[in-house]
Amino acid sequence: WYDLAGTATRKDLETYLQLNKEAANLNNFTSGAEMWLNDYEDDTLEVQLENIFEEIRPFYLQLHAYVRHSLKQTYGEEISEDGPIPMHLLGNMWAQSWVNIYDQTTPYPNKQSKGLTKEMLAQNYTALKMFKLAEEFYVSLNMSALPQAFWELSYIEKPTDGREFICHGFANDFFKNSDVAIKMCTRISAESFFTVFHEMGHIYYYLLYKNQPIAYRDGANHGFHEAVGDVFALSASTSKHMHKIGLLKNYEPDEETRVNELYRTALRKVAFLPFSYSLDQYRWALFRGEVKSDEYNCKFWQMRESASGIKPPVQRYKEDFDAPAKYHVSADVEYLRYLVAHILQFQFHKSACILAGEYDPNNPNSYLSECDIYQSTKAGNAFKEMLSMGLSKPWPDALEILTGQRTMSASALMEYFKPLQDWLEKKNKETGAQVGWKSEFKCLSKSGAEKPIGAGIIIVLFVTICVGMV
Ligand code: X8Z
Ligand code: ZN
Repeated sequence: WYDLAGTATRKDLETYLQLNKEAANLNNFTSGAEMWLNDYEDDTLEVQLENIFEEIRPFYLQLHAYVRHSLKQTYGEEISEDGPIPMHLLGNMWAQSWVNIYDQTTPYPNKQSKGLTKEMLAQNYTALKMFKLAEEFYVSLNMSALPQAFWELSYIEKPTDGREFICHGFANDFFKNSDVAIKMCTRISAESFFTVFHEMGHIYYYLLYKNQPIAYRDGANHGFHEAVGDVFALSASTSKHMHKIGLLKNYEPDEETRVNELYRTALRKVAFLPFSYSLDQYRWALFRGEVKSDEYNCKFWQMRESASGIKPPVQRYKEDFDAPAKYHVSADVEYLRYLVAHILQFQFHKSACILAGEYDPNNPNSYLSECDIYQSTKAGNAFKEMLSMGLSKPWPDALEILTGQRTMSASALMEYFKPLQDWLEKKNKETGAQVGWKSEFKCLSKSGAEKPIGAGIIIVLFVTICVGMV
């Protein structure tokens, strides 16, 4: 995949970077990085993100350590105890979400439920049923039913007439009345369930700000747009909610189930944080001309390793070009939005949960991860107020409406995962799982001009021995 979807685009890269620079300069930005960052209307954003990362890092390291140690039980020598994790063992082509290794690494296997995918399949769910389920959730928050145009214009399954169709989920605003649509190749799976909620978040945002003047018909920032659907999915994916809608038979909240569920969510959301950060840090560096052309690929893997503690399954070389194997890189879509969304959605969730009476921060027996804002008009109205502003005000104003805060903060995310963080720290100590990783990164050329240091020593030794023998 990386060879075909990534390296194949290498020939177009210089043109892309040149055009990107021209576009940025024409808009009075020094580079494409500043052009992208401009959306967040805050010169200190990069520093803020660095601080947020420092706050999250200890938790990420514990998660990483637990995952590596658990996978080692299956893969043995394939995984080193203190090195980066080979990413093909993480269940996702880009290692951006690790949720597919949940079954393999569950903290309490005896407390595992049947799983959403299996339950939906058993109940003969269809793509349409999944969309109707998501719509019903939004309607329960006092939002309107989707307009007829949505159902007429959308493609919720892959067309079978042989036409070319990009399956990557997308929500469209046609900027005309209520003309909105989703295109995605829905599958009956938990992952698709989340994507339906995600795309529907874009649609409801479009509809809520449709009465704004055209220039303001956009998200408060790109991160807001990506956070809307995700925040509702945080509620909709709780066991509490699944039980309510008949997708989970038995639901008895206890500590072990809570840890399992938090772990599953962390594999989706926390593993994602360094991935999303490094993807755009990498592109900022390219756009700013900070990377030499023969180091384009090395820089990518070096940043991925340093941020996430993962490595490619096989050695990649200077001649490869792997970043564009990710859809958004090839499609020139800024990715920081998803990182911002992953922080904001927990801020939104906490405030909405308090409004819904589903969470009490002062009660130690109340858990953010067990909050379901379903049917809360109060929470729904606060969202409606924030979202209907669109881009008419700076994003801190929008954030303040729902959360009372004016800055992005990782504290709600950390609060959400606190029980898991405590559990991981204890567990990793018990099992002796190492925390952190030693770099194994090597920047090599296929021609072998630059060999790893170890190989160099062997050659020198070999030559010395041969010369000695002569
Ligand atoms: O691209 C998407 C959405 C469309 S905005 C399906 N996402 C990112 C990805 O797939 O890499 C959602 C989460 C991250
Ligand atoms: Zn999206």
